[in-house]
Amino acid sequence: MRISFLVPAAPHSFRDPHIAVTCLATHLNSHTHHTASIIDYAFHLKGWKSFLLRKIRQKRPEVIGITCTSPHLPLVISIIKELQPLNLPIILGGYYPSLLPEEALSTEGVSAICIGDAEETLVEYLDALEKGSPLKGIKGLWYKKENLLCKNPSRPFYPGFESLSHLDWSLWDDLGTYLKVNNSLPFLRNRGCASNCTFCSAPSLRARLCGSYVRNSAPKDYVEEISYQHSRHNFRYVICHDPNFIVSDLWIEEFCRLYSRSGLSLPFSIETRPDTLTRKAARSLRAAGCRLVRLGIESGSDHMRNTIYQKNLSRKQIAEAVRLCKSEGLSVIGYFILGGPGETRATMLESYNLARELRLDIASFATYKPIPGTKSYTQLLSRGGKILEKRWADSFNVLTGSLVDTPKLSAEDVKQFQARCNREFRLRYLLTSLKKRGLPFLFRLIAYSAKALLNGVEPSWLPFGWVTQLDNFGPARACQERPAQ
Ligand code: B12
Repeated sequence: MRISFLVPAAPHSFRDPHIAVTCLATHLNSHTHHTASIIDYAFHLKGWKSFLLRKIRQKRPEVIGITCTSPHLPLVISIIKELQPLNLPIILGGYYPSLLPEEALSTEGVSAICIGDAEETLVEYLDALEKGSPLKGIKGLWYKKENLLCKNPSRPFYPGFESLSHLDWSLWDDLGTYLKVNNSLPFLRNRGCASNCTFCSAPSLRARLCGSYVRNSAPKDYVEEISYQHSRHNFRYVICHDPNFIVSDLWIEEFCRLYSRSGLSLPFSIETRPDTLTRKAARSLRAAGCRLVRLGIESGSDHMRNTIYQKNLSRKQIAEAVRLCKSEGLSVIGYFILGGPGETRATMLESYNLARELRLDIASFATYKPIPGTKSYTQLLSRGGKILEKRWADSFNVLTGSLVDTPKLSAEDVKQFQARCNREFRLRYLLTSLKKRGLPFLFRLIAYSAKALLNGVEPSWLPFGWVTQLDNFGPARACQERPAQ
């Protein structure tokens, strides 16, 4: 069977080729007789409907697969509407159908949904469609039959990392544009998360399915994947998107040793919980070429961070992680959430003050998104929070602003506070970078902005891109500073 994966795209959002659908399409193409393609209109937002139909005529899929997070649902519904006349089976996958399967499958035009990992489920689904055999019994798949919702048993998390092939990024027709704008490719080889943060869907998914949710790849496979991709695609830095890159000190030591030995001279950035960062890890990371560590701090208020968001992280641990990064020469982005259940002006100020005290290279303030199926969604409603439906319908856009009125703060209050914080910290970042790195930084800033604008990125997205996607954390220097082997 021929399947095309569609990736919803929005104007004020990330332009990053999607890891999960690339995993699935690569898996189908390399391990089965089915053929998979990817259709993405991120750089064709104007006239996306006709672009989509043109691509579908070109790729001639017999099945359509759409990846869907909760904020993307309205966008996905509008895509499905465009596809209706084609009368193709449509399967949804990703966190939204995995956590709200009844609602997802009831969506008009959706034929089936996949709950959890799809590597095995999709193969069995396509096999069955091809043979015309019943879908009953395919674990992880729910489907519609004469408008009835049919529910198969769940499938455990996919354990088979060893069988994962090198991702085939060439499936992205616009890969060249992504590489030109971002200068990087995204990587993720460690799946799942063991934390219980109430604003995130990961704990709910972990509770819903059996098997081991946290699955780490061997450092050797991770480094091999980066080397392989680098030998094919000319990118300048590596973004590791694993929710907790620091698996353990031992894992990091091995990864860094192999990364250095591989001859890769690419700077990379990672994301991790502050309490996983030790001096040893920070030192190895820096020596291997890591330039930037992204830390989820969430709030300066202990009450918000630990009682509401259940981050289980003290102020001391945060300060220590930032201090370690700085002393080892790693830049730090700290992520904060504003406007969650129970937030007040005083707790927002605590976040702002903490960001200043820590002297983060970048402090990035997001507004709280009430994702159905998470614990904080229930917390919010039980504390008198009100979701503004109109704004929620547009919340796939990162820049949408706040979506929730709480008894102590209106969505507008939170939005204004966020805007002030982001303005201040981005300006500070631009000025400091300019001071530290001088003209080369200015040239990179101008080049990044020009490339982004020429390729249809919205001007209002640029400041977000400057702090998340601009290659500003010490390009090839990693190579020169590498310790002798
Ligand atoms: C890395 C990441 C990102 C990266 C993505 C990088 C990239 N290029 O792909 C960045 C930072 C860009 C990002 C952005 C966003 N993210 Co994010 N992200 C994650 C994270 C940490 C890992 C996701 C991942 O890639 N895992 C590895 C892949 C292989 O696994 P997977 O995603 O589970 O995919 C499997 C199944 O879901 C399924 N599947 C997935 N798609 C499809 C499609 C079909 C057709 C089928 C059949 C199956 C299927 O099969 C896959 C393979 O087994 C998760 C949290 C977590 N701990 O998992 C959040 C998470 C997925 N993100 C989330 C959100 C909300 C977003 C944003 C909407 C935020 C925003 N407002 O902009 C954007 C949307 C971007 C987009 N286009 O989807 C939420 C989704 C919650 C929900 N219930 O919907 C999560 C769960 C975090 C959270 N807060 O709860 N994200």
